[in-house]
Amino acid sequence: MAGALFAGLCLILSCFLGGSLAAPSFTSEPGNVTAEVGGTALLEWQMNDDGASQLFEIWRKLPSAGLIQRASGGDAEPFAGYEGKFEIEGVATLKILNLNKEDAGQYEFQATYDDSTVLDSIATLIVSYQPTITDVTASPASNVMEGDDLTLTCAADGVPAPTYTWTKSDGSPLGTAVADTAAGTLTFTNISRDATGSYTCSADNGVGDAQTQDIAVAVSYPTTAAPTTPTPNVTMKMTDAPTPAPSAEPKPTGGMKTSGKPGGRGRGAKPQKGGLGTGAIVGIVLGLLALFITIAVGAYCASKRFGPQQEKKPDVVTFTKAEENEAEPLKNKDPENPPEKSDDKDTSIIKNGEMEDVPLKNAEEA
Ligand SMILES: *[C@@H]1O[C@H](CO)[C@@H](O)[C@H](O)[C@H]1NC(C)=O
Ligand SMILES: *[C@@H]1O[C@H](CO)[C@@H](O)[C@H](O)[C@H]1NC(C)=O
Ligand SMILES: CC(=O)N[C@H]1CO[C@H](CO)[C@@H](O)[C@@H]1O
Repeated sequence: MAGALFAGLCLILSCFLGGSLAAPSFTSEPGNVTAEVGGTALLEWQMNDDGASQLFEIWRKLPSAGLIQRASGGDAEPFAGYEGKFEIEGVATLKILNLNKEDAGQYEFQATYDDSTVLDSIATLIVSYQPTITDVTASPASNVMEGDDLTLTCAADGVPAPTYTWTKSDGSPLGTAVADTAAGTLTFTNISRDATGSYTCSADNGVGDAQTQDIAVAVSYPTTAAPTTPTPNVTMKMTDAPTPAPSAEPKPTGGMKTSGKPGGRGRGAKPQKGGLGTGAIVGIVLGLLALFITIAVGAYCASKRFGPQQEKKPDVVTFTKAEENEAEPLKNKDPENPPEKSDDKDTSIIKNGEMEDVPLKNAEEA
């Protein structure tokens, strides 16, 4: 019994001694801490002293700056210049006031015990802040030619890193443009003239409101030359189209003539001959016959009219003599004179002969 009790006491003592011999350790460390600009960050450490006594504690910002320190049993004392900026709360919580961007970084806490134990821990402070768009660029330029490639890039300063959203300012769709929300790019490949317009970049990281900025894109393209030149070729094709169909009907060919284009007429004539074959030939033949008859009659009449008239003055007498034999043809050719002549044939002719004979004689004498 006594041996057992002794053994038990030894076990309890050994356990107690063993526990006291175990070094102090952290029971909680801050790790990564995020706090917004202007706010307060709390880096909280918790330790199990295990019966050891703290001799000294110090908080630093890496790589080397001492911020605040505390001796055993004393108050925390900030280093020069850090009063009001750093405080110690609870067991070993570092309180950082009035955060700014430069406060972000790594913080080290170090505790030294009377048993020669040194606890050391590093935490990371992330200071978040609203994005600010720093640059919106177009590469190679904001004015490009249709068919070119174009990349818009939006850059913003913000923590955590913002995500980017591109939209067309007028709300119309982006088409085939590809956006990268992490890189902030909007890439156009083989850009079309429809891409002309204003584009809005929005940067958001969950801190404050999203920030936006616009950039204008202008896509140039060749003017009138390209669209006008194909037009005549298109119209020529349209005139060709009805050609096979209207082989039996002349009306379409008439319509094509109204187009007034030389090409249309030339091609319109071919189907006209084929379509009007019999009718046209008959018409042409009849027309030619009528023309020949007219020419023949005209030539015959002219030969009888102009022949005597050209020699009118000297042959007035002979003409009157011939008139008696061929009265009817003369009346047909000169419908005005014959009635008068018929009444005063002899007198008028004689007068004419006398009047003309006189000047002729005078002319001969002169
Ligand atoms: C802290 O953040 C870093 C990167 O920012 C990461 O690698 C690490 O795992 C984080 N630590 C903890 C404890 O979350
Ligand atoms: C570019 O786009 C036009 C019309 O938008 C298209 O006709 C052309 O084939 C495209 N070119 C390339 C190389 O994709
Ligand atoms: C712009 C174009 O293609 N024009 C063509 C129209 O057709 C003529 C003859 O078919 C061509 O010579 C032109 O080049």
